[in-house]
Amino acid sequence: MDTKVISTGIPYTSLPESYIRPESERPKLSEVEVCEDVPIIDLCCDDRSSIVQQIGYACRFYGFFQVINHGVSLELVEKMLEVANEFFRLPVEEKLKLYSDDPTKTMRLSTSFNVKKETVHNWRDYLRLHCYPLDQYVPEWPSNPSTFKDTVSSYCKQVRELGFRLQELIAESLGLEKDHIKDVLGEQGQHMAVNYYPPCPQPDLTYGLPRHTDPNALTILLQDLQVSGLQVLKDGKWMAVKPHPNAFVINIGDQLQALSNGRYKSVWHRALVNADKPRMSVASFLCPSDDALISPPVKLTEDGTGAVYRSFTYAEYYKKFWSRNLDQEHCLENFKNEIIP
Ligand SMILES: O=C(O)CCC(=O)C(=O)O
Repeated sequence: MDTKVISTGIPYTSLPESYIRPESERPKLSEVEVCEDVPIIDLCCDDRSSIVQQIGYACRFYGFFQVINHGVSLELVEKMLEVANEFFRLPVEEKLKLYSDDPTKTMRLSTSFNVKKETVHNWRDYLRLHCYPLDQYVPEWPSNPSTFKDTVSSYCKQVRELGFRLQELIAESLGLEKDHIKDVLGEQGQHMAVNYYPPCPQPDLTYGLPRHTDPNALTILLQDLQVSGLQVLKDGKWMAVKPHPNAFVINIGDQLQALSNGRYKSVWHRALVNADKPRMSVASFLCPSDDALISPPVKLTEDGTGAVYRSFTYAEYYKKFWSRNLDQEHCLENFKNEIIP
């Protein structure tokens, strides 16, 4: 491979060695089923208690769900995907000006997951942006395509509002005050990963992203409508999540699993690649402020179980997350309280 990224526009005829997973770690595509019953929650429904109940059910039994009538302009969603595609179609030399493999950078084009740490690479390039506060970060975003900054800023604002609405509904579904989660998470950061998965010559030997949970609080994922690839682990089985028109996929992140004292699951998910078509996804992550102390409310520990995880700051958690391989054990395992018999 003579470039650092794989979105070169030149088709690959074989999968480079460094992307090939050992046999036992491969995706086993024939065993994957389509998840026909992914909860689809209509946020425009007048009956708030019904929405809260559906969200509680989805968070507890799935760890993910889809939302429709979510308040983010559908025209803006289209523009977001358009500008993301335009970005990845730029000449490779242009994109490489933004390349970095340093995870602490607030804006970078990168590839795979954590190239300096991992032993096998993943078939993905991604643009990683910090998005809040916008006036601090937009100046460092790509200025090519020329519409990038405006379109992505508007998209980020609307997605943030959606995230806050969902956090209120999730808090209510746990029997907490509507603002409880937002209060604990403090001034939330917002990051974006614009993921681009080029066609892959041997998709059964590798991943776009291997199994992982999201280290943040809540993820709002925009999936390519034409090309599927997202799979989630449900009851021990990998299930493909078919893109639903006009929907976002919402993933519970590790912080909400900890805050809910393990009632809600930060779901294992992975992205598969395919031989024919490139795939795009745009993940928006809402993240606690660095000094937010993540600890469940007393109301959720009173049932005799106590706190499943010890309290930690988000800064501490995030550092731990990036010091590991993506598909290792659940990062929260490192924060578990000892069970006193
Ligand atoms: O591409 C996808 O569907 C999943 C993306 C994802 O899991 C991530 O960016 O963390």
